[in-house]
Amino acid sequence: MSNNSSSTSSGQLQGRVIARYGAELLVEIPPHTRVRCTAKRKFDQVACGDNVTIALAEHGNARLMDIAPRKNALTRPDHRHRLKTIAANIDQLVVVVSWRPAPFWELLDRYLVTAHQLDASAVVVMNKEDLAGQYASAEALEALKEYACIGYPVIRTVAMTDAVMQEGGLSDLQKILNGKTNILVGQSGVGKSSLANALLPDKEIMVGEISQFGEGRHTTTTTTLYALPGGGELVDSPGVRDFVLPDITKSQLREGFREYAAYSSGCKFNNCTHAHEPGCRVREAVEMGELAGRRYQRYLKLLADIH
Ligand SMILES: Nc1nc2c(ncn2[C@@H]2O[C@H](COP(=O)(O)OP(=O)(O)OP(=O)(O)O)[C@@H](O)[C@H]2O)c(=O)[nH]1
Ligand SMILES: [Mg+2]
Ligand SMILES: [Zn+2]
Repeated sequence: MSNNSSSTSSGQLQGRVIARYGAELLVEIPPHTRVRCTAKRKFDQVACGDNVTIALAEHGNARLMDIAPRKNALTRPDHRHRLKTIAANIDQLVVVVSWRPAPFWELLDRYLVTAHQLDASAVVVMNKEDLAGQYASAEALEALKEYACIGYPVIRTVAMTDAVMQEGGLSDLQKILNGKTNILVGQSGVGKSSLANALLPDKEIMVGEISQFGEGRHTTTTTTLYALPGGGELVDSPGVRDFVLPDITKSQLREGFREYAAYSSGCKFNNCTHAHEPGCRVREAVEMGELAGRRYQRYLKLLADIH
């Protein structure tokens, strides 16, 4: 490993965090070496996707020495309401919804705002398309279509390996993930790990049993980064019951609803929140049916939560 291009003059190595278990990290040193590594408290926020410098030890774990500046970081409050970094250096959020558990559109909207905040692109995946006939209401199909109208890629998939329908959606998804660092996010039980399994042929990621009520059981407990066969990476993350937007301003929320940008120049006030102001072009477009009404209602709800 000493003549590896990743090694530095002082015997330290550079790599990428592919998983974190408490204070222990799994670091991949290119091309294919994996090293267990211990992180001190001051590196509390180190996360999957971080580019790091480590020092090997004669005995035991290597030590984390430094974290390279990040492009961005996806965070989530823990049970004590402290922000935890889930993953770093993300190019694309793959927000997964399913027909069962039923789509949680508010959560999807929040992830899309977050993607905008992170300067990452976003893809919407509707998984369990095999259950559409049974569970997809006309209203839900309409809601899904709205995201495509806004300009988000919407891909419908069946992640089960033996499904006949899987081809189209999965290969479209594969193309859109190619060459990027992608993270699968969404509610528990929607099939994130199943999608990861389908996209990573040599992996056997634990997939959960779905409960009677269609609610997932939080099968995945650790965020893990995998190399995609065609280049790029895929991060599988534990599902959430909810995802609270990190502190954002009203104007950041507005920007996150990117379909409003084309209308807001027509608003009477240039700092219009599109809620109650007179002469609001966005609201007018909603009333005319040019912009999606239910998504606008969800926007108002998010806006009301910002103080
Ligand atoms: N019918 C159907 N079931 C699926 C599909 N994809 C996944 N499932 C099932 O949905 C359940 C949950 O799948 P997981 O992949 O564990 O879901 P997850 O999003 O990773 O869940 P967490 O790790 O808890 O966040 C499993 O029983 C899967 O077999 C699909 O396309 N169709
Ligand atoms: Mg999972
Ligand atoms: Zn307005």
